Amino acid sequence: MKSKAAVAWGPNEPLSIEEVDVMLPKKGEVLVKIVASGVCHTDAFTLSGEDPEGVFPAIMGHEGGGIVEQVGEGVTSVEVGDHVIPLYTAECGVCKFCTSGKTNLCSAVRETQGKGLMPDGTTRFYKDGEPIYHYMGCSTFSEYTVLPEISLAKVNKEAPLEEVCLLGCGVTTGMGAVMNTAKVEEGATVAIFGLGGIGLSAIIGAQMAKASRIIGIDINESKFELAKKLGATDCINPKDYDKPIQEVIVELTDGGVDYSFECIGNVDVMRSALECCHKGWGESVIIGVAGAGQEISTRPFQLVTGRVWKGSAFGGVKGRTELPGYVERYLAGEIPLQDFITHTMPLEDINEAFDLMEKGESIRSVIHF
Ligand code: NAD
Ligand code: AHE
Ligand code: ZN
Repeated sequence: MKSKAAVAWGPNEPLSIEEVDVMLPKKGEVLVKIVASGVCHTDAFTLSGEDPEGVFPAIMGHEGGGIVEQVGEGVTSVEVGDHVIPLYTAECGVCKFCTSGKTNLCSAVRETQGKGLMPDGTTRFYKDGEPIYHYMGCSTFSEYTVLPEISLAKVNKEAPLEEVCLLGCGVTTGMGAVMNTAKVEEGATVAIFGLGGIGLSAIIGAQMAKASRIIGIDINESKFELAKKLGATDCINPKDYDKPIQEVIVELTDGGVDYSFECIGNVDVMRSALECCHKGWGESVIIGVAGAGQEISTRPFQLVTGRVWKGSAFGGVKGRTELPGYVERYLAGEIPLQDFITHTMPLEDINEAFDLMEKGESIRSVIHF
């Protein structure tokens, strides 16, 4: 079938609106009509050419909400008309990872997904007979997309897809990193580096966990107002100090925070985030994604003396079993998704969403189809 899509033909090129051909779903696959999609910094990261897994031409987007249009042979967990959120972290329920009880990282489709392909090693998108790659198993910048059944979370139809699409990545990632990965407890002190969609969601998680102090750090002070509204107790700009920000935070918190979160993708800030943690027990969680070839460093003594370095993907959330619950919490008024949507636009204006993000003027732009 025909579909309008934003195609990334190559790194650093603006997305191009095209009419592409979408193949119908094969066994175990589902055709989804996308209603809305957020634009996450990871989309910009891959478009920049810095992502080792970035392949072109591709249809990007991984923060979507849609409606099941058609199901392939053998699909039983969703039916036509169901509202779904595409998952870049699938949940097969039977692989070594899914059954470990230790991680949300399912291995069932991850290898082909990383190559921009469906599990059978082929693509469902074509332009003039030439294949176009999938992105993060989702490709939500297309009116129609095809996903494996195990990469879809079925959610309550009462929830507006124009808002809950943000639970497909950013908001779930930040909240989950705090609640599942770090397991922040009541009274804990928290530092959150980077106050974009991810960092602001981590603030929501920290507020829900009843953290006693939530320190937001950003070099763009326009982010501070919303950070405070969501629960930040302090907002600081590293540029206001003539010493490393980790020293500032250690002084502010009588020895360091209990938990820190890096929500930027900057390896120098990752070091600051670790080193602002309290000796003996402080834990730092890396959420930000850094470019090809970059590495983190610190003195091993930082770890010898009890600080812990961790990472978190999709907030440690198992999409098919847990995401429907996030949607219910949103419907119950617990997750203010509307605060994140600073801009909405049709697919034709998607490049503006990338520009706004690069200029630091948006939290989330949501594309409507
Ligand atoms: P964003 O661009 O909306 O926000 C980033 C924020 O960091 C901005 O407010 C910016 O001003 C701030 N910042 C930049 N450099 C800084 C510095 N040196 N010090 C302090 N603040 C600085 O991005 P986002 O959508 O919130 O994503 C944040 C990161 O999280 C990206 O790297 C993205 O790829 C990654 N991410 C990871 C996961 C995951 O599952 N691990 C999921 C989603 C996004
Ligand atoms: N492809 C990159 C890594 C990108 C990455 O770390 N992605 C995060 C999600 S970012 C969402 O906005 C993630 O979940 N990673 C776990 C996974 O399985 O991809 C690279 O470095 O190759
Ligand atoms: Zn994302």
